[in-house]
Amino acid sequence: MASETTRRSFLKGGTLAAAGLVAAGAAPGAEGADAPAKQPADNKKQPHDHKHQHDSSDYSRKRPGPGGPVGSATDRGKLVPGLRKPGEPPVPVVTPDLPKLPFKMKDGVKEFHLVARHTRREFLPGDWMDVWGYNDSMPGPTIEANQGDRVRIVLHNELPESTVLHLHGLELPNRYDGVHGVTQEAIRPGKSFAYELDLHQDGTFFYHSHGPMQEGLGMAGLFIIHPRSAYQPVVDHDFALMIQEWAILPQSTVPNVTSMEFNWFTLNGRSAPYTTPLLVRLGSRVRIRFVNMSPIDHHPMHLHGHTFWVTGTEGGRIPESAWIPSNNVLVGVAQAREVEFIANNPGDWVLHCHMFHHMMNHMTVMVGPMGGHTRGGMPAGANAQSGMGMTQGGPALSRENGPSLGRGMGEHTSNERAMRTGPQEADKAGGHAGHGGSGGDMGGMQHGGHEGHGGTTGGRVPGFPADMIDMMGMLPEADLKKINKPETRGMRRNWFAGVEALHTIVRVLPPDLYDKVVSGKGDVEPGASVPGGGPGEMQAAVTTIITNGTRPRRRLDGHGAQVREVGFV
Ligand SMILES: [Cu+2]
Repeated sequence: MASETTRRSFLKGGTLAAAGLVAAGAAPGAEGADAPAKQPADNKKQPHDHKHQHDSSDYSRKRPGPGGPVGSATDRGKLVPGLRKPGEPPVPVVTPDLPKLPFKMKDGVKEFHLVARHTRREFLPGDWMDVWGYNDSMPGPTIEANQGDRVRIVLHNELPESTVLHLHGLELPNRYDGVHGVTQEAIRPGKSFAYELDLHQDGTFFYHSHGPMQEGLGMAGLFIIHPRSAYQPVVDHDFALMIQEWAILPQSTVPNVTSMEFNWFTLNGRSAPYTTPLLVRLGSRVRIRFVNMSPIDHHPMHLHGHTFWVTGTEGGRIPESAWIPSNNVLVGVAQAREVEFIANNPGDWVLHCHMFHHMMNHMTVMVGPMGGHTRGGMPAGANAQSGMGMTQGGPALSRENGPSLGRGMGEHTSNERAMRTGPQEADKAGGHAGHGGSGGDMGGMQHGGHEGHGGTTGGRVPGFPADMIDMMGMLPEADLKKINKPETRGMRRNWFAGVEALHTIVRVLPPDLYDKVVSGKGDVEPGASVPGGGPGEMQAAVTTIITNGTRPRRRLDGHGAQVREVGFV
C-alpha cells in the first residue's frame, strides 16, 4: 500500500524529498495517498528543522480523513503543516471585529498607548451597549508583538475613577504588574502611567484593568506575542477571539456587573449573527486562540466538521506529546486555549460555546418550556438571599425559589405576561392561525409548515415550545445589511437563522471561492460555500425581530421585559 509505505518512511524520519514537497507548499501534489513525491528544485533552501518537515501525503487537505495511525505525525492532521513555507515569520493574528493597537518605535522600544474610557459597543445591529474599554473599542484593540520586543504601554485614564492596567500572564518587573496598592498607586482620572518590559515569552495573553467591576464593564483586550520563529508546523491562518458575558436588563444598556447570571454573550464584542466569520482557505492549517474574560462561566468551544489539537494555553505552547485531539475545548475563566487543525472539510462550520444558554441572545420569552402559554409562569424577582441559592424552604423549583434559582434576573419569569407564546389556535393546521392576534396572543405565528404542524396542538406536547428554531426566518432590512458583510458572501441566504450569542462561523472555502470572498470580486451565488446545501430560503411569511428592549420599536410585556416580536410581514 502506497500510504503504508509513505507512513513507514515518514515514521523513520521522513525523506528530504517529502520535506521539500511539503515545504514548497505543493498542496495539490500532496493531495491523496498516491501523490507523486516530486522533489522541488529549491528544497536545499529549506530550514534545517527536519523534525516538522513531515510527509503529509497520507493526510487529505481537501476532504476529511483519518490520517495516519494514532500517535503518528499525520494522526488527525496533528503535525501536518500549513501551506506557508516554514522559514517565513509567523502569520499575523486576525482578531475579527477588533482593531489592532498601533505603536511607534522610540529608541528601540515599541510604544503603545491605551486610553481607558467609556465607549459604546454594538453587540447586535442596533443594540448599542454602554461599556468601558480602551481607545473606543471594547474589547480593547489587540496588542500584537514579538518575542524579544521591548514594549512600553502607556495607560491614559479618561475614566471618572481610578484604574490600573494588568498585563495578564506576563513575567514582568513587579512594579509594572498593575495592581493598585500592591505594586503601584492607582492611576487617577486624567493621569497616565507607563508600563515597560521585555517580552521573553510567546503565546496568547491579554490585558485588563485590575478592578473587577471595571473588567466586568469590558476593560480587557488581547495581547498576542509571536515567537521569534513561527511555531512548527506552520499555520496559514491565526485567529484570536475574546469571550465575554453580560447581564443587561431590559430597557438598560449598562451591564449589571454584580449579577451572576448572564443574558448576553459576545465574541470580540459581538453577538452572533453579528460576529464576523473566520475565512479560511481549504487545505490550510488554522490556529484559533480563545481567551475567556467572562466573570463566572467557562465556555466549551466546539467546532463542527473538524478535529483540532489543543496546542497552547495561557502559559504558552504545549509540548506536542501533550497535545489533545478534540472538537471541543473548555476555556475556563481567564484562561487561554489555542487549537490547530487542517481545514480539510469545505463548508460553513459553526464554532460555538456548547452551553445551551450561551447559544441564545438574551433568553427571550419564547425560549424554553417555561414560556409556554399553558404554564402559569413564576413570579418575578426575589431577594438576594434566595438569589444566591440559599433556599428558605421548598425545592429549588418551587414558586418561591424558582425565579431566583432558575432565572434570577427576574425577566420572563412573571406570570403576568402580556404576550403568550406558542400557537393559540394550533388545530388550524396548515392555515395562518393567529394572524394579527392581539394582546396576549403571539400574533402571527405560522403553523402548518412550521412548528405545531400535523394538526397537533403544540401545547399538548410536553416541553413545547422549546426553541421554535424554524421561526428565525427574517431580520429587518437594516439589520440584514449589517449582518451580511463581505465575509458572509456565498453563505446560504438565511444562514443567520442558526446562530446566536456565542457563535461564529469558520468558512472553509475552496481556493477560487476564498479568493472571491476575500477580494470582494466576482460573482458568488448564495449557498456557494455549502456544497449541495442549496441557496437557503427566506421565510417570507414570518419575521422574527431580535429585541432586547433598547430600541423604541420593541414591544414589552407587562413588566418591561424584552420579547421577540413575531408577526407576518
Ligand atoms: Cu459558554
